[in-house]
Amino acid sequence: TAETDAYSKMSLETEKMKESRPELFDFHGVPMIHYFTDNWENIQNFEARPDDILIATYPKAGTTWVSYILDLLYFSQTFADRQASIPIYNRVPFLEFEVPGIGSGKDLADHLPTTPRLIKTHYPVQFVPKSFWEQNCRVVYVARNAKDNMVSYYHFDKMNMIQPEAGEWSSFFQRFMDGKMGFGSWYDHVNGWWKKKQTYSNIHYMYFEDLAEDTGREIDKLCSFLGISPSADVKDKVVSGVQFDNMKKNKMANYSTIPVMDFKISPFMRKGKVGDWKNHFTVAQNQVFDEDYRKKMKDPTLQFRNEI
Ligand code: PPS
Repeated sequence: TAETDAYSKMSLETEKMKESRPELFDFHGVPMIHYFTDNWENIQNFEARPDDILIATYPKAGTTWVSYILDLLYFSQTFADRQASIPIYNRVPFLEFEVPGIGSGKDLADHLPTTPRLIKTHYPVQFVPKSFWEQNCRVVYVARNAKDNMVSYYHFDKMNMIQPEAGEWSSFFQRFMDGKMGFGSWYDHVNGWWKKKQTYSNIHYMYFEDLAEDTGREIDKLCSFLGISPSADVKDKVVSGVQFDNMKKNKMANYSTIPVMDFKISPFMRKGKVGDWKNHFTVAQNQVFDEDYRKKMKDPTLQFRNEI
């Protein structure tokens, strides 16, 4: 049947992926892998609509968490069956994702049946298709402190066959500080989006650490940005549905249905904590990191918390 054919094609593709990890290359000045640039022309011509909501993040900063919050806020009441049957990566298309046998984020976004469309991107701000700005779309940017972000990215590169090899922790640590990561430097990403906020007011810039500290409070802020007022009942359900343990066991939110991730190496929902970097950084690494960080992060208005 067509379904079996599609399945064997997918297994073949994923087998190939396991054998050859993609390499980073310079793309308009940013290290990228080809899966996120292959569809570049089409993505640049993406036609955003005024009510689209773009969820923008550096990888591993809390994308899935915020995506699921928005999805539940908008659709948990009206489209109840989607909760049991549609994985988060199909509800919230990853715009630049273009992987043979697995999917195309742009096609998925073009065919989304629900409004508003929630669209995910990891692009640095200068790569975002211009129609999002022209249409004055709302953008939710989620940022996470560099140390935890680095640790999470390390485990992700180890377990995800379509990511570059993570290598040893010490070399990953150095590469992160050097900005030699997929989607480029964390420092450039968080600063680039922060600067954009100064000229484009429809950006809600939020932090993983704040969400971890008080999810309800952050959902209130999100709702006020989005101009929605969910009932107390809906809000309670969202707060509980997006708790780490609930998302970890939720097959529609935990990425367990995607073939390219090896959960034996590390689950997608790994720890979900602020401060796990302390279990990875040596004292010496921490000193080197802090010194380098001070040189790179000059803007006093952009502050992160490494612990809460
Ligand atoms: S991706 O691949 O870029 O989309 O990954 P992303 O979703 O941005 O980041 C994954 C990390 O977010 C953690 N996470 C959560 N933490 C707390 N609560 C909830 N609900 C939650 N959902 C996802 C996830 O565990 C990854 O972080 P680490 O530190 O690796 O555990």
